[in-house]
Amino acid sequence: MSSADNRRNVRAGYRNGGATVEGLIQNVDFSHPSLNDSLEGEIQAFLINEDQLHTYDDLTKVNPVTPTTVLKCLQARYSVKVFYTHAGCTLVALNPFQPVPDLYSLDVMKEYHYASQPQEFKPHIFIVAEEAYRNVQGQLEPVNQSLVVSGESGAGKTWTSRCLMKYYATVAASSSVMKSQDTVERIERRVLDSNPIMEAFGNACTLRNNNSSRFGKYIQLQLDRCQLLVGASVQTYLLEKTRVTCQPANERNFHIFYQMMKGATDQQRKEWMMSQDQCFAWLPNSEKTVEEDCFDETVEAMVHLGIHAERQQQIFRILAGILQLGNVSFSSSTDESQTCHLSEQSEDFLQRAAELLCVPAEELQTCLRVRTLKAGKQNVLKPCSQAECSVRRDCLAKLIYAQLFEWIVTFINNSICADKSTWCNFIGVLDVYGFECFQINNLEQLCINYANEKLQQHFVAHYLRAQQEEYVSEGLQWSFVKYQDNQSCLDLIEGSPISVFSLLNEESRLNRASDAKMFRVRLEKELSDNGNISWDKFSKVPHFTVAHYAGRVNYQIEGMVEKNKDPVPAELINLFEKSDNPLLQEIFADKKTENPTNRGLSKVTVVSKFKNSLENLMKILHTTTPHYTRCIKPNPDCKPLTFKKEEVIMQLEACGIVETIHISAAGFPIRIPFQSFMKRYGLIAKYSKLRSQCVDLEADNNDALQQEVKKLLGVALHHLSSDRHSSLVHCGKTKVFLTQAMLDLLEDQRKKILSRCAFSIQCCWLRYQ
Ligand code: AD9
Ligand code: MG
Repeated sequence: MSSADNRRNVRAGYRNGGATVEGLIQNVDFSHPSLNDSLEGEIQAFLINEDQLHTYDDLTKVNPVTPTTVLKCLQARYSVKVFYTHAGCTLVALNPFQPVPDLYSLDVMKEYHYASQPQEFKPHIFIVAEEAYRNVQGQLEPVNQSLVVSGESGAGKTWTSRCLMKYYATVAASSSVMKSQDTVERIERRVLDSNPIMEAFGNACTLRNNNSSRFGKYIQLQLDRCQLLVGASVQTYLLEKTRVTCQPANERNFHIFYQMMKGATDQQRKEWMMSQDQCFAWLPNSEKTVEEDCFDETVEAMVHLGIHAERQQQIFRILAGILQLGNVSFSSSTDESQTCHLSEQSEDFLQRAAELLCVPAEELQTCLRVRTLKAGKQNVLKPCSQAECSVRRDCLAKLIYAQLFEWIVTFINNSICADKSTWCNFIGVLDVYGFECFQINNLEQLCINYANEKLQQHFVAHYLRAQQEEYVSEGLQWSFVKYQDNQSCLDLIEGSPISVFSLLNEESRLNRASDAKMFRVRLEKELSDNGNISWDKFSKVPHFTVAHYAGRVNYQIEGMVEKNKDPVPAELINLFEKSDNPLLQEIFADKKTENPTNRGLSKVTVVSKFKNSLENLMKILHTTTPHYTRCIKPNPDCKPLTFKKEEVIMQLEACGIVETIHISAAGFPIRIPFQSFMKRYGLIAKYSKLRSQCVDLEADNNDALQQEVKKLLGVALHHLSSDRHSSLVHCGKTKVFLTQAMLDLLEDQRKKILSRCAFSIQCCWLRYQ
């Protein structure tokens, strides 16, 4: 027998009979010289059996649970193309970066949907989907469900959300839908069609993801009494509207612009004044082809949702107008008046922009170049500088785009939302931007990371609650748990009376000239006691650093107050509400109601609006049963089947998986059903000197098992000759709850016994040679 065979047999002994000495020694040649060296190693290796790592469906079963073992397990699974793994109450989804059609086929959906115990199947997003679907009915009363999908950019959140929606559009549709793959229709079809439209207008190609969502969304799938999908509603969060006018290097604008450029017919090109060879300043990297540049699909989805041809025309003319506006530039005048003019060729672009946006060209030009100030009852006209003109142009484009996006979301909601009387429960799918930490971070990242802090807090609270409930149901006496929550960081960002947000809002309202400087001074003065914020006083670029649960992020102060004010010149609103484009009229009338002061400064700042919408979201989440899916991007280059350890571990830390493990470690992370416990550790009593306490390994009912487990624990603790260890273990009603320390101690005892047995067997064997 080779030493490899022999080792394999030892391992097989563990696996097959596993817990008993008999199982261990089955087929093992104890005389083999390799054994004495290897046995020790093999026993250790049982805890992290590298060969078997890919078989662990749940990361909490990996022993010991450490970032390294969790990482090894995920890597082993990824290498054999297993992309889903449970992590306790969370599902970890590794992005394959290549199509895996067999994994999501109609047949697979059916398998999970019709299974009596889907959780016994291989981990899959459909388990989460199905569990939520079954939970909706609830045992006592129906409970709404939320599927929270998180992860960094490109990790697969939107993909997963689409997959979930497809699942419900299939299993919760009328029975005919289950019969054939392409008959997802009516409301199910419309709900699915909302995706390509929202992605066309809200997604863009970035360095991290060719189809990066530049907004957050929570979609509620509405179910009737029979659990059929009867409608849906979408709530969106913080569209990154700055992208319309300013695209980071090597990134692109929103897909819809490129879709128009590539997909328009000759006739449409003429109507939208965009010739094939036209260059637009706001459309960089047009040559890059991404899968999402699919104009026909967007238009088809618009048709299905009821956006009629005339409306579509209005939408596309507005978008074409924005592009023309982007080519308008200004030059300073050399005379004393300091006014600035349109630069060469810009006359044409402005003319076209005005025509497409259906406003008089001269008025548009005046609005961009001249500010109207109120001095008492008089209006005073003040020419803008070159920089101010550009800011006003950008402001207009961003405003139009953001309002248009909002209009589209409202339209989608009107088209897919069911009448309240027809639905009674919902399953919500949350796809929000993951934690962001770039070279330069500003207000957008602060809001995004704040949202992630909120979700992390919800996750920790929920996870601990779930754990607590299990302890209670198992009858455990426990005083638990001191865990590191992120409340102090949230207090820093949003707390009252003084926080980053409150100071930012105050500065925005005061509207002082040197607001960035004042904001910095006040942050330092008023928040210096808070341990979550710090400054590098010697840095040339004013910034502050926040210690988030997922890492430290430097936020640039310059521009933050202005972004928070998000000012909209009143002249522009007045001009566009008179536009001959009925859609522009509509969306600007809405803006006017939102901004009745007519001073161009909205009372609602960006952070207060975002905080409110997030608080509403949290309220909804708190009333639902949440299910967490953590998407992981296995490599930064979006390469198929490539697993980079450093990338993954950073994400595990950032999305709180490691944190979750730490939280479990504070309690009793290891729960072993009585039977398995007896199987593995029964030998401690069997081979103990305390024969009188020898346990009955064959006990067959739960009460008897519980008694035997208690006896066994008594023996084990006696061996440790210490009562202090009793706090490391609890005997529940069906399981034994252990800390990692206790597990190590039990393993140690077991190992000693096994070594003794091995030695005795070896002696016997030698004697009989
Ligand atoms: V962002 O924060 O919006 O920038 P997401 O949403 O996390 O990001 P997305 O879902 O867009 O990432 O996934 C990125 C790409 O990964 C997709 O376009 C797919 O090409 C690829 N992907 C993600 N999940 C899967 C999958 N389960 N199977 C195959 C996948 N490909
Ligand atoms: Mg996305």
